[in-house]
This record gives sequence, C-alpha cells and structure tokens, in this order.
Amino acid sequence: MARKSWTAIVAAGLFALTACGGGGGAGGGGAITLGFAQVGAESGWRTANTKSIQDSAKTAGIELKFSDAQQKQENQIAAIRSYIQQKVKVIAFSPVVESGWDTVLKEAKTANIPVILTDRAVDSPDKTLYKTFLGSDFVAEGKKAGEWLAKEFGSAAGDVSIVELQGTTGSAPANDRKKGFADVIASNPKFKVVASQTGEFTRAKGKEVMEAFLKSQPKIDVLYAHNDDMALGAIEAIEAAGKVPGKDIKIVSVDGVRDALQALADGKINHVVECNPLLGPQLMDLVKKVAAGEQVPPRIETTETEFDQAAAKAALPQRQY
Ligand code: GYE
Repeated sequence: MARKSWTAIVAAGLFALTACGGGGGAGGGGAITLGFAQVGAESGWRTANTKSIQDSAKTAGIELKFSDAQQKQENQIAAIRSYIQQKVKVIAFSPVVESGWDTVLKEAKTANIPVILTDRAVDSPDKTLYKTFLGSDFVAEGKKAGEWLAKEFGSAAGDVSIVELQGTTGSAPANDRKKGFADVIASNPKFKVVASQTGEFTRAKGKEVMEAFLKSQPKIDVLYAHNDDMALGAIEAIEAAGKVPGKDIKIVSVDGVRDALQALADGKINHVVECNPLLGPQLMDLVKKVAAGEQVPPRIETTETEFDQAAAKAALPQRQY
C-alpha cells in the first residue's frame, strides 16, 4: 500500500517535471502553473465558477491543474499536497469547510508556494498562511434575505413560520448566511425558524429535507434556502405536497443562477440574493501578482445585487449561467 502511493507520488512528480519542463515550478520561467482544488460540482453556482476559472486560466495563459474534491475535505487536502509535491507556482482553493486547514497550509508555506483562497474562507487565526481571500460577504447575503423577509411580512398578523435549508455543514457560506439572516430577524419575535437542517447545497438533498419539513411542520409560511439549487429541489417537494411555491410558501434563496431566476420570473420563488461565481478573471490577476511576489490586498469582495421578479425577467436574456 505504502509502496504503491510512493510510486504514484514519484510518477506524478516526474510527470510534472517533464510536462512543464520546470517552467511553472518554483523559480522557473515560462507559464505560471496554478493548482486549483475545487469543492465539487454540487450546484449551478459551482458549475459556473469552475467554467469561469478554467476559461480565464486559458485566456491568461496560466497552466491550470484542476481537481474536484466531491465535497470532501480529505480529498482537497490530498489535492493540495499533490500540488505542493508537483511544485506548482501558486495554489488556489475554495475550502469546503472553514476549519482544519492549518497543517496543510503550513506545508505550502514551508514549500514557499503562495496560497489564494477563493469563494470560501478558512478560520485559521494565522493570516500569514494565505495571501488573500477573493469572494463574497456571506453574512451580508444572509442579511439581505432577512431584510426582504422583514419587509414582505412586516405588516402580517401573527407568527411567521420559517424553515431553513442550510448549506454544507461547517462551510463558510452556510455558517455566515445563517448568521446574517438570524441577526436581522431577531429584531422581531414574530419571526420563528421552526426547522433548520442541511440540504448540502444540492437539489436532491434540498428536495428530500423539504419533504421531511412538510411532513413534520403543521404551518410553513417561508422557506429560506442558502442556495438556489436547494430551493429548486424544495419547489418539487412543495408541488408534490399539493402546495403552491411562491404563494402558499414564500421562498427566498441565494446565488442567482438562471434556473432560479426563471423560477422567480414564473412566481415560484419570491426573492433571490445574488452571489457571483464568475471569479476566474480576478483570480488569474491575483495569481500573476502573487507569482511575481507583488503585494495584494488581504480581502477582495465581489459586488452583488438582488433580484425581485421584474429584475429577474430583465436579467434572464443575458444571464450567462
Ligand atoms: O452559494 C452554493 C455552492 O461557496 C458561495 O457554494 C459558494 C456556495 C454557493 O454550492 O451554491
């Protein structure tokens, strides 16, 4: 077993050397080699994010080594270790969860390979373990969802029963979107989150958990989904239960992928908070800068909007993803 993995590592190392002729490796000339450890392919957002990274690496002339961790932290750690072994020039990754990265990040630092966090953050207290973070303010996104709710149900009499579909347990967007939303709705005691569970950011799980909510909860007024895919899965469950999504149960979700904007235009979703997946071009600029040893800002946030029905209808014809 041990012999086998050594052989694989040595083979990978040899391959890297012959494939890039040392060009992308530490200290070499030629194309910059970027190792990117992606979370997975769990959502429409993620698919758009992957495409943006792959396309913009090509445009920028950066040699991309890409891996898909299938939503598992251990796979991402293994991918990062293999990039260190291959002596890539820069490592970037979107950490599936917030905790547990210090060891592998220290290994990259010791190997003198700069790391860029994209999309999701880590909770490491040592900020020297990575050069920068590029992504969204997820707490602000959760707040926007809460503010929409407060406006929509501001004058409603009686309690408002909310069910919440959380993203991947322990991930930055799940933690922060939950917090931002909770902070806003806490100001009015009539807002009650009656059930909250992870739907792992996928349609299938969103549907499954919503089915369970519909069985266990006598009254559901609102669904807050941490991403569009879970909301879209939940819509199927709501319709199968003989209820009308967008009317009997109001829905607010985060991302802004085409299918969700279509559901919003069709009246099945009521509000979508945007989270921008098109991080590729900005990431490639940062890769070039850190590869050249330039200073970069510690945090770069993307600009985002919100969609009501009219905005969704207007945006749909040009929506890229
Ligand atoms: O909202 C969700 C995806 O990390 C911002 O991950 C990203 C989230 C996105 O699975 O759809």
